[in-house]
Amino acid sequence: FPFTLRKSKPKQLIEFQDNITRDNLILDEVIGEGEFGSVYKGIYQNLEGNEEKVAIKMLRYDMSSTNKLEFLREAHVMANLNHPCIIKLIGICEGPPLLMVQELVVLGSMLTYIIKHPEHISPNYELKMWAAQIASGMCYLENKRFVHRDLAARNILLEDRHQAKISDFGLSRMLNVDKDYYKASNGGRWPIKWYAPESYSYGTFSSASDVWSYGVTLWEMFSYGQRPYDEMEGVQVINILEKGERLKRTPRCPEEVFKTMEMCWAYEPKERPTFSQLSKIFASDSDYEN
Ligand code: ACK
Repeated sequence: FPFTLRKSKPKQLIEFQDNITRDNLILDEVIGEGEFGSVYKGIYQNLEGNEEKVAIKMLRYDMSSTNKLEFLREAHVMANLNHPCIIKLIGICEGPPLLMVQELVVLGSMLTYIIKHPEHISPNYELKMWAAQIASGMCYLENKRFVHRDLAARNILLEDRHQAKISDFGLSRMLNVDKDYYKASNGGRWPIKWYAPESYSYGTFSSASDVWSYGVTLWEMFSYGQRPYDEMEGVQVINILEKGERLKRTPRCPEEVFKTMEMCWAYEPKERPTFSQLSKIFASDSDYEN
């Protein structure tokens, strides 16, 4: 890679104010495997005494303090967000094991859902609606000066067929007041196939680089769950992108949606559309007729 990798030092651990006590949580079955441990379905008895169904992410015992910091950082970012298209954090339960409690979205990952039910999902209805919801959540995130850095179909969860939500804020960062980009110092587990040229080359992340990833996410959706660039390695992907090549349109993807994707993959960050423009494009079909 043109970008050198450095390990980041563990920093001071993040503190949370209203921690959840273990007595108010019941862990049920495992619903998935996350990067830092299993994700459980469970029940949380809230402060009013009402029970709500929740998703509980558990930090595995053998994780390093850097992993713990990343886990807490994810919760910390989520604690600042409140939008219908973004998964809500309910709280942290100090361990061990350390638990992150989130609202439960029952249909799970959009990517898995699309792959399992392709015949029940219309590009002109569900996919465009989910695309609008993701753009509107990202627009909110941009206004709050956060960059997501891991926008991909696997990280969009479905509450039901009418509501998609952005999740996985493990790589997310808040931008400093004086800069519209974040400079990463470590390239650990980077999803290169979703990354914009300025991110894989210089480790620079902004809302415009999130827009590039949004374009790849659209491609995954409208290709009904194909893997971007298939078997290609990250280095090969970088090579073809630098030559000006891009992902190709797949059969069920409407022409106008593919044009939007291509706009998201403009080499220059400034030439890409904003999330506000993208949410308008997808929110009203009439825009496609113009
Ligand atoms: O594809 P899935 O079923 O949806 O498997 C992954 C797994 O946990 C690891 O991330 C699922 N998951 C994560 N957060 C939630 C949540 N808030 N509600 C429901 N499922 C979740 C995700």
